Amino acid sequence: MRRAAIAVTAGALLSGGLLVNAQAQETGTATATDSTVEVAPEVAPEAATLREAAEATGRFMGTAIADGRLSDGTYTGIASSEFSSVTAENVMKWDAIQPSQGQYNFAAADRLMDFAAANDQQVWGHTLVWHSQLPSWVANGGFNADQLDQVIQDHINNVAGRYAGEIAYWDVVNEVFNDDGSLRQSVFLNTLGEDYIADAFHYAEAADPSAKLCINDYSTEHTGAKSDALYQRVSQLLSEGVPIDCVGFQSHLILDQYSASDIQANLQRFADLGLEVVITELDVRMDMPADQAKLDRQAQQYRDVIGACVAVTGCTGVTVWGFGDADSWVPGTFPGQGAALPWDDNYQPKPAYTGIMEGFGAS
Ligand code: 9MR
Repeated sequence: MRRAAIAVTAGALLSGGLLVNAQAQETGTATATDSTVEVAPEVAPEAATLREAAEATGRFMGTAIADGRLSDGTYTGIASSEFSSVTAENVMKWDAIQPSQGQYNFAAADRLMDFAAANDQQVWGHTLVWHSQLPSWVANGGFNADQLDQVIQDHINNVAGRYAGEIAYWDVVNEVFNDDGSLRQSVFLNTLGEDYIADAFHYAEAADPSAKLCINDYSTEHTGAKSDALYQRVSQLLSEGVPIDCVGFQSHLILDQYSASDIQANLQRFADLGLEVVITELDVRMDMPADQAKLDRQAQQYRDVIGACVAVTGCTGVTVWGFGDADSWVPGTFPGQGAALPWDDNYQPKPAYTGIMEGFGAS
């Protein structure tokens, strides 16, 4: 990417740093004077794809992958060219990968690994310990603490161990908080107490020492009680020497309900702990039907949220939770809402696509 300093006539910048006229000229030697302002990082790189735009900022751009679409050429064409990171939307979850005790189904997860390798993409593993999509043999197995601890350790050993060295990040624990910041009741908390969180990180570290290990949750991207609880928990884990590398902020957002400055400040405080922060499941849902005005505001929201990540050095990437509206989880969970992703039902790019590009500072 071009990183030259540029001199620009004072007054030619919007507050967000965007150039609004063609006064800018490149120069390696510009200095600020009364009439010029030096804005070194604001040169918009030209990018043909989202992954190029992200890469120009040193970040990755990811998507969740729906296994059932991997035989669709339109889908795989976009997934391979536009994204540098892929997350298993469902196929690495406990119910998919170990549906009964000791029986592992790796076929779909292997498919994703192969897809990523063929397209020079990193893989984000999702997820090792989660109360949801948890098979009944775990949730209702009647295990005592020692037994359940062993069940978790076996699961992590077998899943993270199988892909050791090939997975960039693991969501080790997912959604362990309630919205008020208390720890969520689950078979894990109820049987093992809160130590199960730290233990899961230790087991993951042993199974795959090279993967970065993350805690992931929703409704934590803004400041608030849940984010505060996450911050305290992560601080405590770090002080105990737990091998945690990253915090995932899912960011399942609602149209018009966000504050980019608050998200940026929140990401920054976690980054200041020395952790990587990542937007892991971004989408922006709206009441249907969509219209041009809503799609334009959605584009702005994508742009602003990605801009918040780009403004934080420790924010190393953004993943959208699928890219085409046809595959989104939203309509099934929130009837009457949808259109949350940057491509439409027919895999045509929406204004949000340009919003993402602009969020990375690309033209
Ligand atoms: O997108 C996933 C959907 O296909 C599944 O049916 C659902 C089951 O809970 O999980 C969805 O993904 C979730 C992710 O794993 C964790 N964060 C929230 C996501 C949306 O529900």
